[in-house]
Amino acid sequence: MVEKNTYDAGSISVLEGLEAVRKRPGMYIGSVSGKGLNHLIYEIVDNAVDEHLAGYCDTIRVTLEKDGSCTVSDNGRGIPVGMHEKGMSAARLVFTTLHAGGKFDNSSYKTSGGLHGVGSSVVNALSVFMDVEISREGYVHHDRYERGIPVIELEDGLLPKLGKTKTTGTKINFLPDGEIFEKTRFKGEEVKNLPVG
Ligand code: 0RA
Repeated sequence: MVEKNTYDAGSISVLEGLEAVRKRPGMYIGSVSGKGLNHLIYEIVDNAVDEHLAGYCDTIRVTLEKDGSCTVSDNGRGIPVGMHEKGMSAARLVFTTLHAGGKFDNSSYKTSGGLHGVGSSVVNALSVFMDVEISREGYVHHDRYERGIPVIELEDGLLPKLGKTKTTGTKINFLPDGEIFEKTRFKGEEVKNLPVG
């Protein structure tokens, strides 16, 4: 079936993207030192900042959790959860599709000139887990990944709902992978001083 082939091709390219990032993390986040580790937070916050710059978000919170994970939440519109033309949740595509080649493989550092969510898939690939809650259209939508691979079953191609909400926003909780990074413990003082802009 055409649909089945299309789906298989998509699955393969997602896995190939994950493998590319995990094989050469430095190409995507600069290094696997403490600096690269901090860069994971930067990538996620950057997307929330884009949502702020677009005029839809006034609060971004970064929490270093006791289990070593980091949570970044914003009160923007929420990553779109509808059906993308590829027949899958748009949100899941954001977290599983590698956008562009890699920021650090070229001297011309590409700033996100449209689609935000760029970088989320890289952080996902380099995390033991990534848990995502998107509040939008009246519901909290949930997704979860382990080393970049989705572990939640879609419902008619869309993310399952955890419950109702009157708010909007995106919350991303991720744990950096000790198989990738030299050290995985975030330092509050460093995170507070992450470069912006
Ligand atoms: C594209 C479209 C829309 C929201 C976002 C991206 C978005 C991305 C991120 C990443 C972190 N927080 C975010 N918040 C929003 C919304 C399009 C619409 O509602 O019409």
